[in-house]
Amino acid sequence: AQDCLVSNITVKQDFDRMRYQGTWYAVAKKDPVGLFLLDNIVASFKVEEDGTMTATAIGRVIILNNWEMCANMFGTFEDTEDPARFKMKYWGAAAYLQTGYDDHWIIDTDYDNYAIHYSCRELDEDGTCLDGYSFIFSRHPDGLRPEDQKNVTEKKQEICFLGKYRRVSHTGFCDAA
Ligand code: FEN
Repeated sequence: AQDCLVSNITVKQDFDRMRYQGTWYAVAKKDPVGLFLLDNIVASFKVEEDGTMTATAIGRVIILNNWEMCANMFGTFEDTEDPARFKMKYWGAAAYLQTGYDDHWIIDTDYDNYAIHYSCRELDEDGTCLDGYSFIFSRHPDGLRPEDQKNVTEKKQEICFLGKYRRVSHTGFCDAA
């Protein structure tokens, strides 16, 4: 999908939500327009007894008056025809946090080390993504393994977000929660 058309982006084949469960540390992110999580972002995925995938995420935010908080976010995933493409309803534990309904695609993962997530919120007239966000997740809080980095870079390019990521620092700010 070097043409950057969202409709040409490929996702993980035969995505296995059971193996995806558990803790994922965000090591890099491409931000959307507007409010988002700043850093110290940790997500945890679960498959409920009825098979539905759910997740929680925590991350640092700065609210009005420069107040630092840890945002507790919740997501429930609606299945689509493609096992790696979901619609995610999300909301925050606190009322000041935004709610939303986003695409949630798993571009690639080996389940044990890395995952590449993608969400396009708004398509441009030409079929490319006008506003979207993406997370690079690792099972390891200290980052990606060197052997996964080349693949992750290739995938960043395929989703046309290469060069738009920022490293997500983990300082322990949200660890108490
Ligand atoms: C994801 C995977 C695991 C589950 C969830 C995920 C997505 C989280 C999102 C978070 C959005 C946060 C917002 C924060 C906010 C993909 C990790 C759920 C999409 C929108 C502020 C900041 C400042 C302020 C008010 C609110 O609302 N932040 O004054």
